[in-house]
Amino acid sequence: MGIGEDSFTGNMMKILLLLGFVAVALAEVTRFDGEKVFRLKPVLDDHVLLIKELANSMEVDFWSPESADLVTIDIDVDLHVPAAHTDMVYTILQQSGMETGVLIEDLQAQMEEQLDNRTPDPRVHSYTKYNSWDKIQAWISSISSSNPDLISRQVIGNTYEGRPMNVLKIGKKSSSTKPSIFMDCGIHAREWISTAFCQWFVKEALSTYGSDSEMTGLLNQMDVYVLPVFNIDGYDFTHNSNRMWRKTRSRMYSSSCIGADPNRNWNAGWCTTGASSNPCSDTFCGSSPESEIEVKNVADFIRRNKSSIKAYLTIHSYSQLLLFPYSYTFELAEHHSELMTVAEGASKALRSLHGTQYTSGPGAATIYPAAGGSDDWAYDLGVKYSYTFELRDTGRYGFLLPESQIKPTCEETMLAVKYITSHVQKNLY
Ligand code: DDK
Ligand code: ZN
Ligand code: ZN
Repeated sequence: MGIGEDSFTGNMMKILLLLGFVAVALAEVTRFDGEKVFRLKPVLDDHVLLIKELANSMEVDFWSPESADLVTIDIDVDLHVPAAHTDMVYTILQQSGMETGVLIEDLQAQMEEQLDNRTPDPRVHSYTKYNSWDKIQAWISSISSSNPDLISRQVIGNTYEGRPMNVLKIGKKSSSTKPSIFMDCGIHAREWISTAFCQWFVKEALSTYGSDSEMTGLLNQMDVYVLPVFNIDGYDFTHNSNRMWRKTRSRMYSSSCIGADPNRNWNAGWCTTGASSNPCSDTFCGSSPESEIEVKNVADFIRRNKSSIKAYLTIHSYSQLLLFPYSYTFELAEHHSELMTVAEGASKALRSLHGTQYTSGPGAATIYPAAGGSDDWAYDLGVKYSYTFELRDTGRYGFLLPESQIKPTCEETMLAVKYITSHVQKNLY
């Protein structure tokens, strides 16, 4: 009997459906019990094919590279597999002869372990914790009014879901326009260490101005624009619903899948390589360049301040890489050798603190070809010193880097960032 044939049944169905929706709405936090992250080492074309077939036949989440399209021979593939499929996937991989290891045994357990710095009061903002958006927003308000001589803020627009995007301007107040550096964190929602770094940077800049000669010199001569969280909607979603979300949260009429990759949405070789035109992909390039309002807001801001901006830094994780243009082509950038020398100097400075090893190079050759990235876009606009950081680690924890590593990671990254900013400063005139 069809639903419409009996009005009692029909009404009951409606009520049950409604209850179902309420239940879904209440229980919307995704859990990851028993889910694993595998590391695969494809060395044959068949291995690559197998990985792509797996990706087609079930819901798997690519950690590195970031989607099936980017899988090639001889690169490590970190793959998050839902609990229901782990045994089967493991068996298939073993049979294929591909080298297969388990990076994370139980993602839910690892997620809980990540928050290993929850003392003493989980409600307050902390530079050594992964703060929720609400806490970061309150922090932005209070820090930007703490020292009007050194810091101010401006809203550059709202996110898709209507959250204000604040850019902090750090630098000794001046009546004339100073040369500047733009840095963003949190383009990708799940890369929490990135967001932690921008907060750390702001704190360090304010607290070492006047005592650290390098920082003092930098902030006297230049302004640093910091966007603490680029993809706020996505970041909030990783805290409240799905820890593994990467993209924005925009909706399109034509698809039920949500969001585009904000690091594939810039007008730089847009969607020509290493990006997907499938709205369900984690590397979906969007419906057009700057279709994502967050990307448009930042691009507009950089265009408006183009004459002052000398460097663009964007912070991601994980892989321990310091990348520069190009990613949309294998052709070398005009300033390749200078960009490479500076990247190597910065990596060396970073390594000097805790021995963390970074690899430097142009994006396409060093990680994978990927068009529509912010660094390539800024570079082609004329911002010569354009760098993408991929922070810790190399896959032991991946996106779930424990909070106990926030401090050492931020400390070492400061050295690399300061190395770059010093070089920029020396080459201003
Ligand atoms: O967006 C990516 O896939 C990674 C960071 Se998760 C960076 C890729 C290289 C820079 C792209 N322009
Ligand atoms: Zn990223
Ligand atoms: Zn990354």
